[in-house]
Amino acid sequence: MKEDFLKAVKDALKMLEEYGKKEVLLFHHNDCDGLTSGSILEEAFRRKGYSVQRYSLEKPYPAVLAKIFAQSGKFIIFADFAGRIAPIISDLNRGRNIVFILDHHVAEKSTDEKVYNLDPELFGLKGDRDITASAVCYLFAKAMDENNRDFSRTGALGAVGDGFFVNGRLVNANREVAMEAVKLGFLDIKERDDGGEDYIWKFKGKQYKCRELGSYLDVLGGVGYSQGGPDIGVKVCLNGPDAESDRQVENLKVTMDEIFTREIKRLKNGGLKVTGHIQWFNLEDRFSPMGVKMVGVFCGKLKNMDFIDPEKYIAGFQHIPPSIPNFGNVDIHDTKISMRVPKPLEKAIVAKKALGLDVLLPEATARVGGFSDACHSLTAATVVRIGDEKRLIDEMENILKKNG
Ligand SMILES: [Mn+2]
Repeated sequence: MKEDFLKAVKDALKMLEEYGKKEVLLFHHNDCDGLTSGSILEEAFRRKGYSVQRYSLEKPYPAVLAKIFAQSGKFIIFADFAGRIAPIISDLNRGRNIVFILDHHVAEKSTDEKVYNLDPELFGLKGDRDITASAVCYLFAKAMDENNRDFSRTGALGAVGDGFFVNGRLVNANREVAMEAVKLGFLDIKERDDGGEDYIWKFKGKQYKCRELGSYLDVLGGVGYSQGGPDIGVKVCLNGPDAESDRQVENLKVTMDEIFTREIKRLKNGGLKVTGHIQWFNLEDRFSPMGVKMVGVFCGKLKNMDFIDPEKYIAGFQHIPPSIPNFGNVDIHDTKISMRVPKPLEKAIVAKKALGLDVLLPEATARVGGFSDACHSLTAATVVRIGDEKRLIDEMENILKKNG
């Protein structure tokens, strides 16, 4: 349990001390949990005298990993992703770099002794209940140095941002981080009438609801992904919002609304393709410079609109940009597909009368040689090559027809 996880962290840190070189390449996710994780690690290593190169990734795509692991003799950290692909990372690394994985998603064991998978899922904790990546990074930073307890403020923010509550409350390791922040005067917890809790972040005499600040960070990291949003987000995690970050968030929201409105008009004017069971569209790069998370957000918005067929699955494609902010070009020629379902179809899926996206999409994706990641029954996303969009839709129709 948590003790075994902390022991693994201590062992990894001991090895790092012996390694001696004070440079780290830090890769972290671009949502609230990922930004808080990245900010904690960047600052914790700075305090130890490390030079830190930090990069925000939407996903550790194979082409990105190939570029990272073309290097040797580095110390590399992945935060809020990569727990499940520790075996792939091990094969790429082959003992050449030291790698720490600080994630909380479903995990697989590393097969390279230089790859330290410190994902608490491997130690009996549940990442979708007990502990977020920000809480993992907080515990990691505190194991580096007791003086890093002040990161509990940022750790608690990430825990609320990822939205894993039991009856509206943080539990287990997430709760412990929040209680530490309360003790240090960084956080207030307020009881709500429904039995849940509100978490109030306190900064320089101001108060912010953590849930709202979480969305604020998601806008910076997701909408503003290619426009320096993650860097501003990381600053907000450590120093609080300011007039400049407020202005950026407002601008990004305006950009997002404009792009969404334009695309809805296009879909209404014949841009939406309809097959037997699916209504779909291909954005190509019309959502640029927003991150590829936005096609999923957009599908979620479409769900209840009146021009959408309530009985059909919704699918949208968005090209993955072949360039990572600050990291440079990568060999990517892929598109992301995001899927959602309108309410009536959702009911049918829950009642097992229709096929869930967690079966439909990964199976079709495998048939066209694509790459599946997190697929749930009502929301799912995978990656296929640009040009395979129509084939993927056809394969889904084949599966649905066979399924009756
Ligand atoms: Mn997370």
